[in-house]
Amino acid sequence: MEQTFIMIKPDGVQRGLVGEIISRFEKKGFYLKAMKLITVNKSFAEKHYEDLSSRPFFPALVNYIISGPVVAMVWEGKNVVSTGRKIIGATNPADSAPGTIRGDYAIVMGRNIIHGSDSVENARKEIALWFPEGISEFKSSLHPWIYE
Ligand code: DAT
Ligand code: MG
Repeated sequence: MEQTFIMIKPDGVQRGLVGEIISRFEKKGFYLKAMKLITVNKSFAEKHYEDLSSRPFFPALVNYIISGPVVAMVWEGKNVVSTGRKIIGATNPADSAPGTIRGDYAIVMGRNIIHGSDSVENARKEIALWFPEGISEFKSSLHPWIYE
């Protein structure tokens, strides 16, 4: 089944939104497969956002991500990459619909609370970067109540 990498950024952790965010993914029916609270260094943050390295906001983005602990997670489910992006909302919170995480809890792009992989291929890369130790296997007993 599909997996995605979701990260609650330092502002989401500091503002006490970890439980709320996890709850939204849980209630949807996605399975939490891995999770850790971790403070990353500059080179790690640069690697995570390497596709954006030429953009003018890159240094500020890296400084933001390393400014405190983040919650790194792997979530699993049918279409979890694209549905996860819908739960998160548009990149700029000014454009994120109410009901999305960014639409409900953020105001500016540089403090937009949460990251979610944008493709299955990038999810695979990001999961490998953030969880080099691997992900433990378990089968959720909820399965027949979420899928037919
Ligand atoms: P997303 O996080 O929605 O996948 P992205 O991958 O394009 O968006 O960019 C990563 C982060 O960089 C984004 O969450 C906020 C920041 N960012 C993106 N575009 C920006 C811009 N034009 N100005 C300032 N920050 C920006
Ligand atoms: Mg992105």
